Amino acid sequence: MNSQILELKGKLEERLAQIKGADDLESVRVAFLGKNGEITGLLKKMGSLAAEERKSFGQAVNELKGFATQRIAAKTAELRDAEMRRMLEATPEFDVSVPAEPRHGSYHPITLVQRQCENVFRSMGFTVEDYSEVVTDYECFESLNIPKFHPARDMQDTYYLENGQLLKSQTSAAQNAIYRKYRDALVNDGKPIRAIFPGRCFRNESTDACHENTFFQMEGVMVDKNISISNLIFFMKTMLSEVFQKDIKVRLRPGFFPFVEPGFELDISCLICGGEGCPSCKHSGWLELCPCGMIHPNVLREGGIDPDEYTGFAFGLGLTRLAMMKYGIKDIRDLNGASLTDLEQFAEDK
Ligand code: FA5
Repeated sequence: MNSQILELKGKLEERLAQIKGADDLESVRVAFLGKNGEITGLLKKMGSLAAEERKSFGQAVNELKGFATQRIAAKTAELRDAEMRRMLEATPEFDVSVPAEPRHGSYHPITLVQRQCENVFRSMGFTVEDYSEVVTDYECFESLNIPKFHPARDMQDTYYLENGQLLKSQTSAAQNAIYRKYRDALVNDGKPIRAIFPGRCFRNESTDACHENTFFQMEGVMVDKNISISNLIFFMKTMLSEVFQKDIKVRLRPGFFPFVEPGFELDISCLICGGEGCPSCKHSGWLELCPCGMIHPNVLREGGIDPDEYTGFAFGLGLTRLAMMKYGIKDIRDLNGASLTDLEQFAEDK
């Protein structure tokens, strides 16, 4: 019996010495310790032995089993270390401090509210459009009834490229392209234009708890025959009640934007302070969220649409401020900060 055990020990060492990778090692483990392996086979034999032989044989086989388990574990560690060394040599920038378990990311709160808004508007027949962050002066201002040197430009100073293009200060910059894209379907097939276009905006301005120099807006337009302010108010109300899932206090007041007439400011009662006044709402109790209005005839005309036949509304929702209100984030700058601990809190709300 002892010779059989010694022979198996030798065989195991021989096999281990030839191992090249994890697959080889696994086949050695199966061959010796698996259900039908050699050591398991010896243990199964015990039943047929005489009682006086069984004890010493059992002890010897169990020692062999322990020895094999240990040798295989040592070989596993050896292979793992060799693999780690190989990776380190191949990629010197390999970061050994990264946790073995990958950390899954989460959706940013702005992405979450953007998707909620997109779903609401999609369900009402709107298309979701994508638009460039770098635009021309014509797209961002002139096509929107804001000629050069118009005082409305002062409100939206932005960042200019050397070639004269600029980082868009408002998602309204996509309006002209959207009208041109869909006007044939409107005029020839009677299909109303219904589109939203979320996007990042940039402004050269000082930051505070409710102002960032980089923030998101979501523009929406609808153009057809007989579109009126009632349609605009219906869509605004639907969007807000779907996103907040509760009644919120809203106020509509006159607002001036050269590309709408009449124009409105739509404010919501600050959900951080409950309307009492705090830094998040500039101590007014109200937050400017979604200016809107009826599209100015000059803007429709510039988009190739006859304003005597068609009317429409447009709105420019402040998505970043919406995320603040929805998730109770007091300072808008936290949304651009890279603190995963802060941002991950909203992960379950997909
Ligand atoms: C505009 O940008 C217009 N284009 C909106 C519009 C579209 C009016 C269509 C009429 C028709 P305003 O500058 O007010 O308007 O910005 C719109 C919203 O974007 C604000 O109500 C606010 O919610 C958000 N916003 C504006 N500036 C900032 C900023 N610096 N930081 C964070 N959010 C901002």
